[in-house]
Amino acid sequence: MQPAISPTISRSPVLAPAESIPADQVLRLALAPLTDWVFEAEDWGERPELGLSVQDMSGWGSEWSRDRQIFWNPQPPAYVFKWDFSVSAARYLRINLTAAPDYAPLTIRLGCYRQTAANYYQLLSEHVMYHDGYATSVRRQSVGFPIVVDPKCKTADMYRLLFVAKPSEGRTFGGIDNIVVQH
Ligand SMILES: [Ca+2]
Repeated sequence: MQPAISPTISRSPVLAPAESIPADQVLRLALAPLTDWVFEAEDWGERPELGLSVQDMSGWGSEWSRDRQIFWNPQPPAYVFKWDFSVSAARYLRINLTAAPDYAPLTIRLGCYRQTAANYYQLLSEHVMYHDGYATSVRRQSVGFPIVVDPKCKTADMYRLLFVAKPSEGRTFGGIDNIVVQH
């Protein structure tokens, strides 16, 4: 049995209110792609123990969703935080991040888990993404992973993202705008 995972900052996706659908639009709706599941990183809120704070990005352009990101000041000794979430029918994961002259390189590990019992999860597979973090000016960048190529990951009950920073002289921060799962 794998050790229990405590999803310290998990949040359930916010469900949109149900809408009534006119009869003549039902077929068209069935053929339409599902809406992307979007989690705004700023909804993690202020978490000083993790170095997370909410930052207004409207001074740097209009690329950031809701004009806000999580500004991350990675905390020693590990310079890491984790986020657990579950979402069904995942095909592609995209993480929209910020790059800037003083932002550190990030390694982002995606773990795909199967639930084996109440509060017990088994790691099925893991994939690693890399974000250099550096840009000459503040800008938005994306990293992604095609979940659909890994059957174990595609049918996972839970996903874990580990954000690991590698701070160096003059490059110590990070920024996360949102996390998008395409169905
Ligand atoms: Ca945002």
